[in-house]
Amino acid sequence: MKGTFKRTLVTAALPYANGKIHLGHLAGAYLPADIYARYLRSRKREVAFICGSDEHGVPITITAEQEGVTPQAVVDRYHSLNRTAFDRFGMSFDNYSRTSLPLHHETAAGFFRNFLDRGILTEKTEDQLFDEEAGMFLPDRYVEGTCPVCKNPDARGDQCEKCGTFLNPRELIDPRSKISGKKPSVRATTHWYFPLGKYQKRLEEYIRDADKRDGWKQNVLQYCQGWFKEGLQDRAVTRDLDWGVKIPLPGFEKKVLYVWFDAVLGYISGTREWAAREGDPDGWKKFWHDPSTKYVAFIGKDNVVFHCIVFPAMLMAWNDANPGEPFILPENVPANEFLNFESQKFSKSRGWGIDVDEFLDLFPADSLRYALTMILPESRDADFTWREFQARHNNELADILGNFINRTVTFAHRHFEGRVPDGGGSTPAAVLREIGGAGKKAAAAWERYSFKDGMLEVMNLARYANKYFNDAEPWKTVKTDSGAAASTIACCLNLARALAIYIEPVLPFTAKRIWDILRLPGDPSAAGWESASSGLMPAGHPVGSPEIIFTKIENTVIEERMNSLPGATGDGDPAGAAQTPHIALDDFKKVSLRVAKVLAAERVPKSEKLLKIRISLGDSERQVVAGIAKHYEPEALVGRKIVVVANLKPAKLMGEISEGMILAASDESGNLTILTVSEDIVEGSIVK
Ligand code: B3M
Ligand code: ZN
Repeated sequence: MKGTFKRTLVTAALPYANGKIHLGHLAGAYLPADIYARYLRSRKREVAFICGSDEHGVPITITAEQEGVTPQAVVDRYHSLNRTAFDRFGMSFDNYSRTSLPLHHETAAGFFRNFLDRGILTEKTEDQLFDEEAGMFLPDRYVEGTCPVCKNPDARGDQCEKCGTFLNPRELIDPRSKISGKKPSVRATTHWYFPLGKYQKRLEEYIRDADKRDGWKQNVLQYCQGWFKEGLQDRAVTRDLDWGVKIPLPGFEKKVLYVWFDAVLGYISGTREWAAREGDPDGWKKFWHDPSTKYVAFIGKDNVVFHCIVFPAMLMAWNDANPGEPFILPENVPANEFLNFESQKFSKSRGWGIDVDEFLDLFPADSLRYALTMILPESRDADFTWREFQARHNNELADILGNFINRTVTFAHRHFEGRVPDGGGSTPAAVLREIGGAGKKAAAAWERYSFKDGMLEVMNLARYANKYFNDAEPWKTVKTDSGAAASTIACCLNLARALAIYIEPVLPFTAKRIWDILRLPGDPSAAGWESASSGLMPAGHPVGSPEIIFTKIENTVIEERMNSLPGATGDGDPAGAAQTPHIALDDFKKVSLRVAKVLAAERVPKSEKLLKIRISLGDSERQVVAGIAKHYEPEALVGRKIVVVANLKPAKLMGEISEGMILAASDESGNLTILTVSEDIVEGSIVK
């Protein structure tokens, strides 16, 4: 590790307890943070890995209102769902806390009170939007309207999802209340503001220095530069709401802290909660107050401003006012870009993507961890596809890693009574060098937050191990020179042990399984990173029976996943189109586009989305099922000339066979229009 840090504090963004974790979240912040924390533990470094649910904020109260339940019921549900999903995924948090805990309220209210008492905050009375019918102010997402920057008609009061601009509800054009749908009125209200602008110069210096020491990501630096260029503004840290951390002042019962003000402090209260649970109530302090702690905050790119600017400024303000107990600032904020799913954005409302839960019901956690690690959006957006997932699992995990372990252990059982053979001496120096070298390269990559590169180094050691086995040909030497075969297998078993240690940060379940097959005590992390090239197994050490570690994923299983994606008609987010990679002309030529005439159409029973449509291609008729029921009445389609993908692999949707796909255009607001062609084009014509 660079510098002379004694310990590391690792945090990962606190997900809103307002929905389920999906693969995009994992690739953004959680998996990288977990690999990092696990790697550090394996290096015997002192680590606290803190996360938890962000349980305040308008999205949660809106969900509660829509469902007719209390906000507490919403956060209880998602906190528990997400905690379980994270566990199944193998997240090794030291604490998964939540911001509705009294300890958190106390911590956050304490910061506010301290800032107020030390004269850091300013009080301002300003006009804000008010819903007369609901009798409440409309902060943040309680208002929607047209974005002043890109004119998106559905921008939210806090941010325009389309262009990313952070907004204040009053900047929206034609605002409407999310509660009543009415145009809000304007009323005066008093709030406290944090003077972010005052800290700009110091923030710029802080980021520049931390970048010099620890190498910040370019994308993160660029986001920050953008903010600095615009000039930092005062920010309100309170809201007129009743769900959140109450303002600790009499007479302000209807005001709470702005969710982001309290959420970032959740890292501190989460560390406090953990230390108390460990029986050392002051144990959190060294992680936050000792300058020899390295603090690394993992997030997704949409949270950069809060972690690189707002939170450090809050800590600076605290440190100025309370020099006796200064907080450390993040030494690095490795933010990932976004992960798409089959080239579109994850979208809960459109059912696009897959929850972690659902995924882990179908496939092992380590296969997901591996596939995600190899495509992490570390410097640009990335795309998860089912096909690539299958290929990574089958061709890399099963064929390279699993195969090596299996053939080695099998050989030890078949020819050496299930024991580490007496290799007539130690593992060859060249092999030890290879192990040590791979460990060094993976470590260096992980220390600079290049998780994909680090895992590539580890897999290269597995490739080397297979080649070593092949080149040594123990199946031949066992007949001619049993000493040579013994030495090969002893060496391969030690390679297997080293691999278990090195894969552990990414593949913790598999690492433990290999460890158990090798009948080694404890676990690979406890044995420690350095022992990969030194802690060799002695001759005679018994080895468990061979097991198939990764069962190959069949095509049919993956096809089923692909067929279950919504919108066989391209009922998707057009934003995805912009990210589609180039294809060769030959690829396009594989698609058979034909003009068809709609003969009949009807709803698919029990489906809100699907229509089954009988079409004629001139020389033949067939049925297609399309997810357009929300956009078209079936009768309105009959007689139209449309374009279909005629050679799409037939699929069943809600029990109905679909032999083709209807082309349709979909715009930003989700409107969908079927592509029609002029009447005089005969059905069956080829479109090219
Ligand atoms: N809950 C936003 C998000 O989940 C927010 C992060 C808080 S980190 C302190 O993307
Ligand atoms: Zn916009």
